[in-house]
Amino acid sequence: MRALIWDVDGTLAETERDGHRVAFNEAFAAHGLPWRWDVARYGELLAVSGGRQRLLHDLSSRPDAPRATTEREALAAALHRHKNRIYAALVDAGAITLRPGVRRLMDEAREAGARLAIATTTSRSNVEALLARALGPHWQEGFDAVVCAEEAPRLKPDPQAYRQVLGQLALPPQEVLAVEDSPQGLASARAAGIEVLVTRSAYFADLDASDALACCADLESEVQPRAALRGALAPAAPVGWRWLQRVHALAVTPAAAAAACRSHAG
Ligand code: XBP
Ligand code: MG
Repeated sequence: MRALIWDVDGTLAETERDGHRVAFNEAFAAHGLPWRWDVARYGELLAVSGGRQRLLHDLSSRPDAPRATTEREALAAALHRHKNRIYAALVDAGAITLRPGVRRLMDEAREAGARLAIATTTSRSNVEALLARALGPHWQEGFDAVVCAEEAPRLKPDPQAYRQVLGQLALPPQEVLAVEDSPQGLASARAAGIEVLVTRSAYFADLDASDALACCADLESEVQPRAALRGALAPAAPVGWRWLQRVHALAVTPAAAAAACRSHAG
């Protein structure tokens, strides 16, 4: 395993509930619109990837939204741009911090010689705002590939973002691990042939992680391998690079997993 590919929203930080949702509501207010998304409604809307696409989906069922498609699209684009400016200001003011263990696992992976990358369906400006605040102005130097919605417009669950990252890293899918929180993200990485560590986020606490390599509540909590590997490797806490390497090796070489299961049983 030679690289860790990070999702952004929900995985690096709880950006959806406390960032994007709040910023959308402020953008609605600034445009004199009465629309507001409460926590539950925004959770439903997360079934649609991409902030602008999410907004367009919501507008399609609002009787007070413009009827003409071109007008609706222009409004969604303007609101989305405004939302991203408000989001960046919120992040800059310290409203959103990295989730537990994110920084530590990034450092551990780097120290072990692994490479880091980002594969996200969020806009680049949002990634820039979050990581500049959390990791400093030169954060990009620590990442060998950063693919955002602008480069990969076929949003998750499409595998486009992950495939582009693999291309930029020049690595096969068997040599990387993705860190994800959402069903769309999990499906996107799996469709690119990549194993996934699921770190549960507020909106996807009940995600079916049976297709993931391993799953945890957050990176400082206990991590469990997927059911088929539980006989071969015990859970661990917190989520460490070495443990991830072991479980990943078991998954990509099934013969090793079978042998480990036999030795555990014996
Ligand atoms: C999650 C998304 C994004 C964000 C909002 O991306 O679907 O659309 O909700 O960002 P990921 P934008 O989990 O892949 O990081 O408004 O810029 O789309
Ligand atoms: Mg996510």
